[in-house]
Amino acid sequence: NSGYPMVIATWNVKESTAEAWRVLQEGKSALDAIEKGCMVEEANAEGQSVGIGGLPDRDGNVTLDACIMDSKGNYGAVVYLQNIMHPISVARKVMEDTPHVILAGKGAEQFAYSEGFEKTNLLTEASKKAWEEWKKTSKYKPIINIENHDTIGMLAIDKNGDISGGCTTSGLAYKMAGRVGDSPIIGSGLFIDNEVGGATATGLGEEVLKTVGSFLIVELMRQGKTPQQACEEAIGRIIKKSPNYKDFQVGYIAVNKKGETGYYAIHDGFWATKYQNDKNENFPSDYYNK
Ligand code: SD4
Repeated sequence: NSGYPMVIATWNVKESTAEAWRVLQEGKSALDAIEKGCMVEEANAEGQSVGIGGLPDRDGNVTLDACIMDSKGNYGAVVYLQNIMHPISVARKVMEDTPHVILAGKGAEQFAYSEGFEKTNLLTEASKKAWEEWKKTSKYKPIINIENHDTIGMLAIDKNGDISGGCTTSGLAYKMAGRVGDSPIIGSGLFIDNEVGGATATGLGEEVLKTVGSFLIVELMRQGKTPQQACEEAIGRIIKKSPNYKDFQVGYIAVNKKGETGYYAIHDGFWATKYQNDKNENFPSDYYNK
């Protein structure tokens, strides 16, 4: 299974990959496909780990992280962004319209308004209820595969063979105020090298950050590993360094220049979506802890 145009994403996000595929079929760039595809999940209020409907931090604030990277090696990100429905689009604006690569918090929000984005209340009734329920015990323990089921990391190759990627999330539910995860950090939650391929991550961001997982996967592919082998080695790196790996989940997906793909996680329950050769499929990833 190889070839392009193609798109893959973390979790069960067939509607997002379908939108990205539609954009690719119009002959548009992988970058356009990534932005449009990620926007679908950001706008889905039912998804409790991306965009509107995302579970809040422990103070009840929904704070979003996102980044985007194109085939020329350009990158843009927003961290700790509030009140904006489409952080992936703001990240793209940071990349294209500013001299910077990351904007945080209030500055990112002000920049979004200056670019015409509207202020939106991102805390839905369902997420507010869940938070109020959580406050009764206030126990902070990320739950494997549950609270994080739809943070979206997406990689696409367009008809010219050019690769782009994006990653967008509300981060971990009930995180400390100010916490930023791996998703918007270049090399950790996402990395693209158009000569080699791309990789993106989901799960406990702290562990992805400590091993710079996505950059590691791309470098392993540069050395000749398949995307599958590279994802497995990056998970192996976390297993080796974190004796408590049984308590958290990390999942990686990767693609190389030929459109060959790889998927690997620590635990069962990580799924991915692929749209390639006219087929939009969702399937379980292989995993380490059997
Ligand atoms: C984070 N990696 O903020 C993100 C969360 C995530 O699926 O991926 N959830 O740590």
